[in-house]
Amino acid sequence: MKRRMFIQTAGLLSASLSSQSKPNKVIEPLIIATWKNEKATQAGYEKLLQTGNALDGVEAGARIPEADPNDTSVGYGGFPDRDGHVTLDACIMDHKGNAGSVTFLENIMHPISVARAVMEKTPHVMLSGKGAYDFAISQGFKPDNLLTEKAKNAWEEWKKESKYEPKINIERHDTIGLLGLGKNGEIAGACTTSGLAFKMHGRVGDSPIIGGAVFCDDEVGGACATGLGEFVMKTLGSFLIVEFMRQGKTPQQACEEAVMRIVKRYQYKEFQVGYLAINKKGEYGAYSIQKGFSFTITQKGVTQVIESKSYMS
Ligand code: SD4
Repeated sequence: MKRRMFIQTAGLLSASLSSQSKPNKVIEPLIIATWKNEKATQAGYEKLLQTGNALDGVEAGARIPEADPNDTSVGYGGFPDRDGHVTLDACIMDHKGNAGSVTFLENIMHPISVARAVMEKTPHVMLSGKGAYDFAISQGFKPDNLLTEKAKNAWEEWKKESKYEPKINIERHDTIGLLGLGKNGEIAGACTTSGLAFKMHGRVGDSPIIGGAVFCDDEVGGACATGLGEFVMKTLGSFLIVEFMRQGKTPQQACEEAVMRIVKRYQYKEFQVGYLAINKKGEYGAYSIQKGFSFTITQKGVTQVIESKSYMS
């Protein structure tokens, strides 16, 4: 056998041996989400079991807070920007590396489903503002007024001082990022938000940014983010976490390293960022800058809310 041919054959052999030697462990499907979001992870988990599709699971989970008028950071009931507009950002990514997102979308209750439609029905990844709205209407989404009385009153109150502080009140934000693991080990992710309360009109955060708030790579795992999006964007947090896992770090180590990227460079005491990650084995990890970040996991029909570790104690 010629030398080159031998090298190729040996390469193929070792590739097939390594795929055979993968542990034959049964994967337990799961849905995991940022913050205390039991209804979302349960709904997502049920959907995942029903269709066998992690993407369906994360979308179904994201739709729960989107429709909840009492959730003031997501969808219907979200706090408006400083001009009184509720503007929504969302993104979704499947296990094949397909992605869709919407930014600065108004009057549509389920931006996550519009993001999915962008992914599945257009040649693009991201649609924004009026273009995203027109696309949603063309796909049969119905317009809604998303500004609730509660959110309007909070905005009226805020206007008395109009103190623009692009900081997250770490007590009151619950943008939802979700990751789903299907029984064949496929990983999908989603994120949906109304962004920072009383943000500048036109401001878009990390939540619709693929690699920022969500990233999945089926060879490795997935990650999602919450918190002050400007810093997630500046460090491309979710992509970074997946790359750390590719280098061999556990989900926990990868989330910690990504938080350290922020801590080393920025005035981290002023704001919160929280990360969540899973790998192909179903191991998960979470880490945040400030104390107080939590996440919710549903697996084997059991739902738990878990306090994340944090850099600041
Ligand atoms: C943003 N990351 O728009 C979002 C806000 C957030 O919990 O996560 N709030 O920057």
